[in-house]
Amino acid sequence: MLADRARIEVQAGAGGNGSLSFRREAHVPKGGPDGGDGGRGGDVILLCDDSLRDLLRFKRSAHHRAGRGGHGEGSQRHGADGEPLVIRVPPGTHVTRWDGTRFDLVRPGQRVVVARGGSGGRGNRRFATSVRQAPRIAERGLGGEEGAIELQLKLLADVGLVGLPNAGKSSLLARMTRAHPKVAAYPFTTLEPVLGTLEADDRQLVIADIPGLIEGASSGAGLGHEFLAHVERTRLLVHVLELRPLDGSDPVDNHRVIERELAEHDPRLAELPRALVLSKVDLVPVEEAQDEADAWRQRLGPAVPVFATSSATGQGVDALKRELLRLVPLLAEAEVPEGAGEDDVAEYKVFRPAARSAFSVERDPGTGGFRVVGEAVDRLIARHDLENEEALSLVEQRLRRMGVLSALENVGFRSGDDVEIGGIIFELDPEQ
Ligand SMILES: Nc1nc2c(ncn2[C@@H]2O[C@H](COP(=O)(O)OP(=O)(O)OP(=O)(O)O)[C@@H](O)[C@H]2O)c(=O)[nH]1
Ligand SMILES: [Mg+2]
Repeated sequence: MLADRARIEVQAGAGGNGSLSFRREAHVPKGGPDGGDGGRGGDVILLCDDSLRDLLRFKRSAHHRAGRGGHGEGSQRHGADGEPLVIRVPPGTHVTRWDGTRFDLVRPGQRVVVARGGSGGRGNRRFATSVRQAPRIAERGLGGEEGAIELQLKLLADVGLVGLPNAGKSSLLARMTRAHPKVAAYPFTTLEPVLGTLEADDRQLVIADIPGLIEGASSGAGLGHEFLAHVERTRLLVHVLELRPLDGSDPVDNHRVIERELAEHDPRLAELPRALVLSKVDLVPVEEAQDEADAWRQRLGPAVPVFATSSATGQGVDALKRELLRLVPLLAEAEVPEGAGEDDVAEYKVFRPAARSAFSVERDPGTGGFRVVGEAVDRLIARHDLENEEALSLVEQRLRRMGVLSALENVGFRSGDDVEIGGIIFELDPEQ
């Protein structure tokens, strides 16, 4: 089974804690603060690796953790940064992070940080000022980002073969390339995509044969819908259509069914350049076949080249190969180069949630309790050991400066009320 989807948990390293330490020297009774900073936690990085072909190894390893930062120590020793974790994925991997951010890893060597390590805490030396010469305060390191990410592999083929089951797609792939897909006289023979390579002196084209599509494929019917994603990035779709269907169905209807399913799966598929292959032409008298092909040319217009082929006799197959080898490089050139100029960094795709405001103040209508939520205040709380008087007063000072206290007052907070911040209950005095 082609492993083309995986869900993994990633966890970046936490930052190391800052150190609370004072210099000790034989002749100095109480030396100055010399606690070093904690190291940064390691990032979790995805790296596009050309030697990989599927996501199989992620079936077994679901948790991926980068190293944590070392703690700071006395004598101004800083903690070491945590080891980053590099996870290798095959070209064509599409990544969706827990917060909806998406990345595409297409070119070998591209990398993206999917989870950032937490920053290290500052040691007490950094809190020394002219008025506070012996700060008994050091920050804690922050946790690294963590969450689930979805990996989806989309094959990187230049040409996709699409059509109804039994249309002759796999036979055509076998005839054009050295691939050996299973061929049989019943529908749904092909169960997962098969790639073949069309070779010319100076170029190669990768052709993907995907399982047959049926009516409703775009909404989940049959097998093909799972694999439609694989043809999203092709440059050309070759629609394979039985010239005279063995089951007596109408080729014009058959053609419409497939085109509709492609468009419904993704409007971009409807826009992709097309070629039409009328298959099994050996089963039809030569003149009739020619008339049919002309009728299709009329119907589809000059933008869609039409071929009549037989995988049994080889008729028309060379002409098709030549045209694919000529046409696809032209289509590739016409495309805007993707991510030009930033070769190794995967680009942000689609959307990034807007930055949240620093905090918001809530009042529980039931209990009347107050609560402050927001990333910035959570970080502030996580940074400090609130058992420590000095750290506590610093936190209060910062909350005041951020405007948290006045915001609380605006919603009815009075001296002596409790307020929950970052999961901890505080007693704050706004009048102070
Ligand atoms: N006479 C004749 N039979 C063909 C030709 N191409 C395919 N067939 C037959 O048509 C049947 C279906 O061929 P496949 O290549 O398996 O069709 P497919 O489109 O890959 O089918 P699915 O994988 O089920 O979607 C087989 O019995 C083939 O031998 C052809 O050019 N001439
Ligand atoms: Mg097939």
